[in-house]
Amino acid sequence: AGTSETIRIAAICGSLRKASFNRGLIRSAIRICDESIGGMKIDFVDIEPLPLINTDLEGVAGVSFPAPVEAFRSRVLRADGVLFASPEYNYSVAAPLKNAIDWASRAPNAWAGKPAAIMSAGGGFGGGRSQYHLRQIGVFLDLHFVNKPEFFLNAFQTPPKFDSDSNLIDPEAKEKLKQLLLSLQGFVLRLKEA
Ligand code: FMN
Repeated sequence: AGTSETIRIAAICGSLRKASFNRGLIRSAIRICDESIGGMKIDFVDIEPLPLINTDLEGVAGVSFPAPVEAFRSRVLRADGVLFASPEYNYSVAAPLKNAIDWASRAPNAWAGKPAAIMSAGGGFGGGRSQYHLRQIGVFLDLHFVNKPEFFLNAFQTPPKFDSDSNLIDPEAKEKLKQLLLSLQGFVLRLKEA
């Protein structure tokens, strides 16, 4: 009885580099979720294998996709919600993330109706400008973003927010991240009830 089913969240990182701070945010989110939030599991979904968007790679009727695209789309479809972690590139959404979003938007749009949360680590504004572009993209895709708390983190501060392995070490940021995850969990549950 009740809400016994575990919510599954697909975590997507817009940065492909090994030492990515945004990837570090996802590792931290997974740990926080496992250690101090019940009923929710975060799965990292790698977008690195995706080819650049090119509709010539689609099947004749536009219903089949290259294998890595098919795999990515089905992981998005299966997820109860999405957690985006992405740097800002030139004031906007990082190209690898936009590429992944575009692939999964091809009909049938895998993002439709999904609750989602955004976090970002970057320069002075912590990637904030890219978050508003991502929210705008989500309008057309019918993604439903949680509004608060907003999570932007300047990754280049002293004392450092990340250790030398790009793991988040700042207690205040970890607490904020936990609040974001709780907000996403609450939103997913509310949408499920509706
Ligand atoms: N940081 C910003 O805050 N705003 C930007 O507009 C911005 N543009 C960038 C453009 C490019 C092409 C690259 C490679 C980096 C840019 N940066 C910008 C710096 C990134 O925020 C920084 O490299 C960050 O560490 C990337 O995230 P990651 O550690 O997850 O890879």
